[in-house]
Amino acid sequence: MTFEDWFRKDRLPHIFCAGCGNGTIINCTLAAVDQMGWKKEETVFVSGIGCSSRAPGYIMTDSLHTTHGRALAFATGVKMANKNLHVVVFTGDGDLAAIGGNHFIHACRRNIDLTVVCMNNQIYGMTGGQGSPTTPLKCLSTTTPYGCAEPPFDLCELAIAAGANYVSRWTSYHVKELEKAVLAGLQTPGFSFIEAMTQCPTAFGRRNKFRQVIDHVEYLKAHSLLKAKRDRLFEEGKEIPPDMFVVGELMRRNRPAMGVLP
Ligand SMILES: Cc1ncc(C[n+]2csc(CCOP(=O)(O)OP(=O)(O)O)c2C)c(N)n1
Ligand SMILES: [Mg+2]
Repeated sequence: MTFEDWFRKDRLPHIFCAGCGNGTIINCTLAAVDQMGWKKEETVFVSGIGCSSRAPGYIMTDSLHTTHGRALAFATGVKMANKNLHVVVFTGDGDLAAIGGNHFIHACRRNIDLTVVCMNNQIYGMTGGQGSPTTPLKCLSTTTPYGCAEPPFDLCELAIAAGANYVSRWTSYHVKELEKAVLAGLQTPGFSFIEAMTQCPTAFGRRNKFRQVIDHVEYLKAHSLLKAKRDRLFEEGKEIPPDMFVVGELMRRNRPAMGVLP
């Protein structure tokens, strides 16, 4: 089996806009899932609502496309009902951290054995570009027409503080690193959180001076600060530039987890 065998090709063409990064992230995730050697009938994909949450519809396994913000509640139910199932969650920044914020922190606290891939396009893509809890300061959206005045959440720091066993952040530029991070997440018992920063040309890019898709991907690359470099800056007592975000493996630990087979 190759990773392409996980796709439900009869669902094509997909709904994503030209230049959307979600397909890249689905590819990286399925490439990692394929390396686990799991059977399709033992693997379940769960999502909430949003463009990113359409992902399970293109995958050839049982899946749950649930209500907005509730992917982790449904995924928790699936895992607790049958610990033999491998449960992977696709979610968006709005789905996970706005309406689903409480489910997120408590799933991390319980450290339930799920792997969560968040496609963070820093906007509500599906509903036309409202600001989300990860919209950066000064960025334009339909609900922040003068520039976002609220500081964004750092989703990885939130997951670490709440108790997740595995946490990584990469971008749609870093495809090999992202695939490896998802694989490490799938291999780690307990709650694994992988944040994939990605471009949304339709709802974010065109409002925020990314005239070409590649401009946004280049931006993500240029503003990624490797964790090792962040640690060096920290040791030297230097500040991290405010427009940079840290990428790499940010947490791997072995807190007691729920939903792991004995
Ligand atoms: C209970 C409820 N509230 C609001 C909505 C409308 N809604 C649909 S998708 C969405 C935001 C999705 O944003 P995000 O999770 O970032 O996903 P993206 O589309 O950006 O991938 C909202 C508010 C809904 N479907 N259900
Ligand atoms: Mg979004």
